Amino acid sequence: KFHPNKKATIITAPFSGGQPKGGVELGPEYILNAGFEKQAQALGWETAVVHPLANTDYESKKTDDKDSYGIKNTSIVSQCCEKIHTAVKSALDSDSLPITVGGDHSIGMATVSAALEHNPDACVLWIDAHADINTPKTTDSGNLHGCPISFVMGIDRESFPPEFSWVPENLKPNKIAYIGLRDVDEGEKAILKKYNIPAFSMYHVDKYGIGKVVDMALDAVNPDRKNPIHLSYDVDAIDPSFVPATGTRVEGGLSLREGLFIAEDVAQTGLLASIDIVETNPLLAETEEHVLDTVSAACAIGRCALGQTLL
Ligand code: 6HN
Ligand code: MN
Ligand code: MN
Ligand code: MN
Repeated sequence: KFHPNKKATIITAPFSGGQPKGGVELGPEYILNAGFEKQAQALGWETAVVHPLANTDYESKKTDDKDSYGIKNTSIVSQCCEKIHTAVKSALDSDSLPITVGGDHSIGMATVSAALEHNPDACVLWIDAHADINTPKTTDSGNLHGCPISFVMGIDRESFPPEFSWVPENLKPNKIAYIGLRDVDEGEKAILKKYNIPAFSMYHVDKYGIGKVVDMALDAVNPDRKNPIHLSYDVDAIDPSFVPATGTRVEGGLSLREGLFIAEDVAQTGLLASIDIVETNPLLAETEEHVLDTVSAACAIGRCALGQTLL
């Protein structure tokens, strides 16, 4: 069992540079103001909160221009991610479970690579409507929140800018499984196929049910159920009717219960070693209720991952 002492470190990542929309940098503040730390404590966790991006000014340096590598905001994404990477590693080194709260999903390159540096046997569950495995070569948008996995896997590495040379390329294709996919770019589909990456789309959720899909995902990346799990949870995996305040909404997503079940079931394994909760953008809500729904769902994902059960 990982983290038997039930110590958790909430790592805030108030950063939006991996995508063009403003507001996702406010995610951590809203989630903390909703009482997430107290909720974790009520589940028996000893908590700390750290702000690795305090005293930085990345948001003001954000642009919408692609660089010569075809991507945007390379330098600030890299600097931000390096800080998050260090914070996740030091939480893990002190036997505390890192809960990185975003912010956009570009920080996945920081958290996943840190989880694997701490324990090379770790596997990743990536819960998302999107595959986030574009490379500077394949990306159309140039938004780095669509690319974190390729950096950690070293795919198309000849297309990487030097800023990302600090990123350990320590993720193997058979150690990550996706759940919730429904908006995957053509270049990404080719990568998933080429590297034979286990990927469960909404089609699979409908066909087999979420319980079987989580089993199949874990069978693919953690067949003996003995290795630590990094859970990277993009709230847009859940249907926009439940989670409207997020930057890249896609219809036809997980029900709220299916979404929470994934976190509950991972908690049941006793193997959860680190988690990300990303892409909550309170400024994209049309109503106050939309903000509340989205922030509540993000908190609920965290509580379920920390072992909250219905009975
Ligand atoms: N996310 N595949 C699209 C792109 O721009 O590369 C969307 C990426 C979304 C990323 O939601 O974390
Ligand atoms: Mn450890
Ligand atoms: Mn997404
Ligand atoms: Mn994502």
